[in-house]
Amino acid sequence: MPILYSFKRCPYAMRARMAILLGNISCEIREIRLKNKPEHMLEISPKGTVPVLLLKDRVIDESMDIINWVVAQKSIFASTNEEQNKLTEHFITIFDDNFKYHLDRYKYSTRYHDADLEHHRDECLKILIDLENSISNNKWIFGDEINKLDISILPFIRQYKIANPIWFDAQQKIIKIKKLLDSFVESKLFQKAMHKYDVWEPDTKPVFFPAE
Ligand SMILES: N[C@@H](CCC(=O)N[C@@H](CS)C(=O)NCC(=O)O)C(=O)O
Repeated sequence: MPILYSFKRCPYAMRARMAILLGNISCEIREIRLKNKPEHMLEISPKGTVPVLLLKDRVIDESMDIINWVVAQKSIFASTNEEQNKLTEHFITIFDDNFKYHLDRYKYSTRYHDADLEHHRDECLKILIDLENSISNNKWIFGDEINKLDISILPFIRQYKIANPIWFDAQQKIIKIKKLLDSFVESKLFQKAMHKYDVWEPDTKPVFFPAE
């Protein structure tokens, strides 16, 4: 059985857990704390980020690679057209490279000296407005079925809202995104992905994901 090193609140780990759920894959899950990473995790992936998925024959330690590993064995997403595939790649890159950068400086402005909270908040908003103008007005980004783009970026948008929910709810240029986020947070998929586990210790009994 695969072993997944994970951290409940990490948006990269969330997207990996959702892909694993959609793929009906069972694994042993090891909840970690970023300040106290297990030795075994660092042995198999010295870069020290979660998620890390240990398979029989290899280690996958990038969240998008974990999603792509699930996709390679099971068709977990509705099919998309060329335009949607382009948007998917475009926005995943923008979120991983830009949105996350500004989100960290908005959310944790005290940790980053000189970070101008409003500037970083507004840079994220610009990306969201761009997304808003590229998507349909359905349950998920491309329609009624969940897709790779949904699980890849919604965990970050959720964090953005959490930084200041009142301000977020007042934004009028991201109506579709606000609706999308609400239905994402309420979805069974997300709730299952957020199951709470105790922190793993090398001598504790294995626990499994999804939880029984
Ligand atoms: N590119 C990586 C990023 C993963 C990442 O940065 N995860 C954060 C937690 S949200 C982490 O493990 N940071 C290490 C640390 O803070 O020590 C991926 O997509 O898996």
